Amino acid sequence: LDQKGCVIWITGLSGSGKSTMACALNRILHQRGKLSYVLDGDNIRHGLNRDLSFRAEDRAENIRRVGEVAKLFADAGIICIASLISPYRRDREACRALLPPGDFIEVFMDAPLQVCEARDPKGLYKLARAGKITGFTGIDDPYETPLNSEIVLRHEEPCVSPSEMAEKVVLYLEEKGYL
Ligand code: GGZ
Repeated sequence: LDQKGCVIWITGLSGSGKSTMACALNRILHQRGKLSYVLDGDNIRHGLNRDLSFRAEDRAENIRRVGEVAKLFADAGIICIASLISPYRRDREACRALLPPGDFIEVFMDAPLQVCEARDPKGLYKLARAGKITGFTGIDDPYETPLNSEIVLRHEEPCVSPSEMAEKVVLYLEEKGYL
């Protein structure tokens, strides 16, 4: 395997486009014959992390476990794409610290709450506004904006497509010698 593993950690609000971008990136990497794998918060919470809630301590544990698993993938030479809200800076930094310098690449999906809430693909913001879900990130739970992300993908008008966003990540990986 002539491939160096790394972790691409995608953070952002619910509805910011993390999963869609992760999927687009994964597809591009596969087309190029690269080994990659997506760990998606929403999916992982149905299996490995089904015991965890959305309380701060449980979010921290969710992120810690995914960080450890992502590190194993990177050790195996796989490009691991982790897509989680990961709202707390210290939890993200703890994952970064698990990897050799450079191998943890943070991608911030920088879309305003207003845009994410308007998309509301699963109707969760609506439920959160109605008080039917409590502790929802961006509504009554914090999201700590990243300060030093390697890549910031800003929401723009007209919309940048998920695959165009993924191409920016691909360029970065090429520049840094991961591709
Ligand atoms: C945030 C929540 C919540 C609360 C359910 N807060 O957009 P989705 O629906 O499909 O993905 C979100 C997912 C977030 O899981 P993560 O593991 O990424 O979160 S964290 O990193 O903070 O641990 C959302 C849904 O779960 N969801 N309740 N209260 N998102």
